[in-house]
Amino acid sequence: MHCTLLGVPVQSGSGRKGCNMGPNGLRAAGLGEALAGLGHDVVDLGDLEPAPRRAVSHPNAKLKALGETVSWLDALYDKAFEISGNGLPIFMGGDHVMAAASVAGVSRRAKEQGRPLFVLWLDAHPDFHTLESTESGNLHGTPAAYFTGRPGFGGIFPPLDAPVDPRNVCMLGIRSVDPPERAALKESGVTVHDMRAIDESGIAALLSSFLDTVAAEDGMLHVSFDVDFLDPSVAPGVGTTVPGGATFREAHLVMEMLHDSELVTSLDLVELNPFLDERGKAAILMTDLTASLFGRRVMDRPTRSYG
Ligand code: Z70
Ligand code: MN
Ligand code: MN
Ligand code: MN
Repeated sequence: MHCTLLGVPVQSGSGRKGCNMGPNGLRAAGLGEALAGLGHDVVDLGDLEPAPRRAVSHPNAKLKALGETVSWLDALYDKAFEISGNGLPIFMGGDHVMAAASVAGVSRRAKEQGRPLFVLWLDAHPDFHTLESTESGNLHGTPAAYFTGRPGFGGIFPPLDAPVDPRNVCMLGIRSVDPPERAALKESGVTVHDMRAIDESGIAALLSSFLDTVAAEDGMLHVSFDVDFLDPSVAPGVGTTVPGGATFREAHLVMEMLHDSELVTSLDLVELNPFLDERGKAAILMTDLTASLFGRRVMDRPTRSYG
């Protein structure tokens, strides 16, 4: 596999500082070396730089750092489309607002290839706010609303060439949802498996049913992995810690199943904040989880086929 690492050190969407060190945290934890050690061909493109600032404004006065954030999205939208044409891009965040542009860019690529794009959203939060509905004003709470084509982003976020069908989005690990997000999700067609669903059904059953659908429709699959999907006890290096997250083994199982599925075509690793981490714990776990996604395993076992 040809893997392209791209750092996207945006932190303006998160309302606090430190996420801009995320790409270097993953590099220090040995992400590139881990993938190369598994036999992959790895290129690190270094860090993206934001595009020139556009004049943007919105009536919601709570929105934080709109112009700065949009300049990152403008740059990443074009770059994500470009690099998704050659191998598997790994977008190293940066805060989760960057998924607005990484997903929009790979979605444009999928459309060009005539294949549907599916998104697996691993997160404590659905990030399903519009620019109107956000209460905190932190734009990392908005990317999933944007790339599924919810209204109100026009002229502000990059023009969306290929909205993702909300029915192709599966969210796993959800446990912190604001009231406007809950109402909008209910109408949307997005599949939301909250932590209770994981407790009741087991994470493997929920994930394999989604992977079956992706395979049956010959989809491309983008995985957007927010560090806070994980329980803060195993991944402290994140701005928003929400108790009751995925365990170490649940997360590895997700990655191992994704590897076996051979369906993943792009990946975000977001919200790592090395300033808040404990001796690299979250950075190392995110690296090890990515290694599981790219084929690291303890024992050989027959590959389960999907579709
Ligand atoms: C809340 C908001 C959020 C990530 C926190 C939290 C959003 N719903 N997203 N951490 N990744 O502020 O809108
Ligand atoms: Mn552009
Ligand atoms: Mn998120
Ligand atoms: Mn989150």
